[in-house]
Amino acid sequence: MNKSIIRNNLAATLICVLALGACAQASAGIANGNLEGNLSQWTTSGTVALSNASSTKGQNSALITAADGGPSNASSIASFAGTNIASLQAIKSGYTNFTTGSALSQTFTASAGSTLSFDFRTLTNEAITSPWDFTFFVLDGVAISLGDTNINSGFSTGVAGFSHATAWDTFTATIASSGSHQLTFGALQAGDNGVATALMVDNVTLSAKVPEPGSFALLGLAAFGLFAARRKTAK
Ligand SMILES: [Ca+2]
Repeated sequence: MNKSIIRNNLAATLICVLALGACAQASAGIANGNLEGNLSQWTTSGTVALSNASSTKGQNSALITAADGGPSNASSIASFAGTNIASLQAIKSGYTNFTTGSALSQTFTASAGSTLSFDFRTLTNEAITSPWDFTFFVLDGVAISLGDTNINSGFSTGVAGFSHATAWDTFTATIASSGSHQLTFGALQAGDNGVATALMVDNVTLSAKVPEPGSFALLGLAAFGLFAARRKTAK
């Protein structure tokens, strides 16, 4: 677990204390968001497995690999994720000829204002700073890049059979509308169809909306008023 995740947890705990029990609770919206035991709660395309090489919650994480001669073609991955190649192309300027990859997906129910978060890192055997492979996620058809082999910083010593890996990072998004939502994580080969790149994911959580800051202030005023009233009585 990296420092930013610890800080986020501390902040969440503080908010819970301030709200006196009305804190955000992880709901059952995401099934097996901890990626432990097996992937039966998720659907997969291509090469997706549990890894015990690195995790931020429990013993396992999901490892989504776009490998040599990758198993699923890029168009089917895009379709599986509820989007299309053009949308993926739009988030990866300078990348061409998407070939194959893998993806992990789950459809879940959430109410508007809920917070979705997950931990992720990108792993690769490619030469860094070349526009080869990339990792991404898609939420309700909107694709967002998570990492690629074209960045010139962030990679350090590898893990799980990959020569380079980024540190764990956390992505947080607010769910805009109540209802059913599709979340997909993926890794794609581009330019060629060889030398593996993967996305590692763990700790996918959905938290209910936290009360507005205004209600904290009212709660604080109420507590202060109670305190003042007690002082007065004691005199
Ligand atoms: Ca885990």
